[in-house]
Amino acid sequence: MTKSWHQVFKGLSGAPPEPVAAAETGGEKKGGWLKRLRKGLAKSRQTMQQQLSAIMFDRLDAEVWEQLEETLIYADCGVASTVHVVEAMEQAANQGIIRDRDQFYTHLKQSLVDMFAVGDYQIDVSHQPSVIMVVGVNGTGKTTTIGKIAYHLKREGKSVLLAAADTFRAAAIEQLVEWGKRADCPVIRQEHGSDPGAVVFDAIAASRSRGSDVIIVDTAGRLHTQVPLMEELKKIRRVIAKQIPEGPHETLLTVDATTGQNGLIQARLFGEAVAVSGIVLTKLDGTAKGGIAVAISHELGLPIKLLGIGEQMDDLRPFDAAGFAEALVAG
Ligand SMILES: Nc1nc2c(ncn2[C@@H]2O[C@H](COP(=O)(O)OP(=O)(O)O)[C@@H](O)[C@H]2O)c(=O)[nH]1
Ligand SMILES: [Mg+2]
Repeated sequence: MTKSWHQVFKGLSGAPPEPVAAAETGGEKKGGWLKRLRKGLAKSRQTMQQQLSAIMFDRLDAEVWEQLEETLIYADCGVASTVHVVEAMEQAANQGIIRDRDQFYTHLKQSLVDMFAVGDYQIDVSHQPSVIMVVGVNGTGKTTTIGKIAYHLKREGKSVLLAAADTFRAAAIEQLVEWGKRADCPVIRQEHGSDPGAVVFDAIAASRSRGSDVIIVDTAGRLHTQVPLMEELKKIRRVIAKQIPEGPHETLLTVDATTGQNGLIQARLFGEAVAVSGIVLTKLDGTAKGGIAVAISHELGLPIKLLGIGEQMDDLRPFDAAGFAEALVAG
């Protein structure tokens, strides 16, 4: 069983919506989403299987653990996470829990699932209004993700308002307006170059007069190494907190899975500047090295809440640790 959107959003009152016809979203035409996730991770999985195929499962010795270590590092799991998984596997082997190939793979998947058990996977929309801020480097999928989340929130009966606080690029505002049309929700915007804090201020005022349930704030993402961006994000947070004391209730960081360890570095920088509550890992439909999900979750202690597997409305899915481990490792 994979998680549904209804389970992911915290604070819904109504019943789950009827399933959408595939034609409406364009998302299901290429097969079920798990199938597409498996397809996106095919390269990672095949490489992993190839590297592990040399293992003699009847002789689980130091060589085996070295091979597993190399395989996980190559899959982008990161050093710290890899060490953790290998140690867990070795321990299980010493206790006689792993004795053959099947047990090896079952345990490897379980060890990966354990690595994902950090924080709360839900997205909190229980406040009135709830504020979700979306941050991340340009091109990682912030605006696209916002459109998709808005669409799903609306299906769950929430009224949504979008704030175009990426004022740095004119095209970014237009793109959000476009997604607003698709998801059928208002977009609060100002001129290109205007103060993002002022846009957010306006958006909160507009949400009050309209009685919106959720405000989703799009932000700029020019090079993370430039201090002004982080200052800008902090300022947006302050503007929100001044109006809505507990806000923002969620700060989601988009990470492009195809950028590998670089994505981890970015995530760390954003995490230091603003209190990130969860990760949206995008572009897993590409030739991603899926192990990056393990590294981000474990090394940053941040839950992965959503996965992006394409550009269509329905190409964003609640993260499911078991399904992900299965798609990454198979066995
Ligand atoms: N293949 C694929 N493309 C994506 C995904 N998410 C976003 N994109 C594309 O990546 C590009 C950048 O996305 P955008 O939302 O503009 O990123 P932003 O700069 O962070 O707002 C766009 O062309 C999106 O259509 C995904 O999960 N898979
Ligand atoms: Mg954008």
